[in-house]
Amino acid sequence: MAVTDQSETQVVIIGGGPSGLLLSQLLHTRGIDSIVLERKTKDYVLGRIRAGVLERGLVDLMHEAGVADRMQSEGLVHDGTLISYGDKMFRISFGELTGHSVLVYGQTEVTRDLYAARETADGKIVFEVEDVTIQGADTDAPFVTYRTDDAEHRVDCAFIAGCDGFHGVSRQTIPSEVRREYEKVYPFGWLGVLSRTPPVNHELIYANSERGFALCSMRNEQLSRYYIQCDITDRPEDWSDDAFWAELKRRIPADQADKLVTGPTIEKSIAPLRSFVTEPMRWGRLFLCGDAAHIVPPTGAKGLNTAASDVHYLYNGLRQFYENDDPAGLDAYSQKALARVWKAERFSWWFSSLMHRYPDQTTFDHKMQVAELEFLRSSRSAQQAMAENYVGLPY
Ligand code: RFL
Ligand code: PHB
Repeated sequence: MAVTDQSETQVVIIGGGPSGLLLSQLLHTRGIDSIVLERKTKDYVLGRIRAGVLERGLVDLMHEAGVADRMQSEGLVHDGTLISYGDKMFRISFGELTGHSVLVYGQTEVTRDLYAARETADGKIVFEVEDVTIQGADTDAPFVTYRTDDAEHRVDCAFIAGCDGFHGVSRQTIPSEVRREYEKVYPFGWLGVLSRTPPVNHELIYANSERGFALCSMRNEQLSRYYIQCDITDRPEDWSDDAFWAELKRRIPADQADKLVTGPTIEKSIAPLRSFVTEPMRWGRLFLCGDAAHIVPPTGAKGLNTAASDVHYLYNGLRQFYENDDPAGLDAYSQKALARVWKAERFSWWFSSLMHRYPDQTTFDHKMQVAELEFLRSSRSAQQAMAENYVGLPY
């Protein structure tokens, strides 16, 4: 099909997930024009149940983007978290150790608020695009082509933000001789359920048990989110609701299991666990953001938050470019974003290694986990390091 529609914008944003929408909304507040290209429908994007814990940096960005009202009134401030192993449980107090807290507010709600703001501002988002192709990213005249039902489109631009997640096209556009990739795949998955029941506890519980990891989380006072470590080959339909609740109860401390309220699950899915980083995060006029450039295992809730720090660096780089004619922020983007990404990777890898059962784990390896958990329970400085990472390292 020949190009039937041609347009122009300052920044083409590929991907209408949280990274792409947040970037687009922040740029809008500075009068920088963008267009967002999303492969799926809005309902599909909003149907994905993912992250639930927001660091201060992301909360601040939501304020800066002018989309913080609902988050402010409905988000739950969490000042600490619980860690259990065997029959022991201890609390890490974020407030006391760092002076900061985190906010429990689902990624779905963040995304919903961002869509609403883009719509109010008449921001351009094109859904159900196909065959998005980035052209000339290493030249001064890049453009993006894509297809919709009725036409072939071309958008000329100054910059491209690749916010299209792990399976997107942006990362693949960077030539393989330039791109370096680092990966660790974990030998288990997380089975997650959402249930319209009150959370078992008002703070999250991360549990290391003989039977594998479990996490008790929530979305609000009436909506719980629970996870258990499962085999990588399991399918959600292999797990009845009863089997899920029974297994969760075996993995958390008895007093918590006794007060767990169970009920029908309204979503059940299995996510693989992976650590992944691509370098560099910039190629010419293409900038990668969020899951397009890196993945963390969800232990510690760093995925969405690391995407947000990328958006912060890119947004400020673009502002500096357009407001002061200064490319310094854009030139430093990859190095600055990666410096923080690697620290989040380390924390997520460490916390995952501490909390899960590994198929090839020896009794010695298990003793090491217990010794580290004992140390974390008794050492203020170890707790401080954990809390500092959990609430989010500074941008
Ligand atoms: P997203 O959310 O994947 O959004 C990318 C968007 O790009 C679209 N897309 C394309 N659009 C146009 N053309 C193409 N060729 C395209 N290819 C893809 C996709 O449809 C999508 O809408 O990436 P973004 O915006 O960088 O946001 C990152 C976060 O979503 C991610 O880090 C977290 O959700 C990770 N994550 C979790 N993080 C946490 O902090 N806590 C969690 O509990 C948690 N659970 C999860 C997760 C990620 C999961 N994935 C990726 C399978 C659970 C799952 C299942
Ligand atoms: C969640 O609520 O989905 C959640 C919370 C904390 C994590 C991972 C997921 O570490």
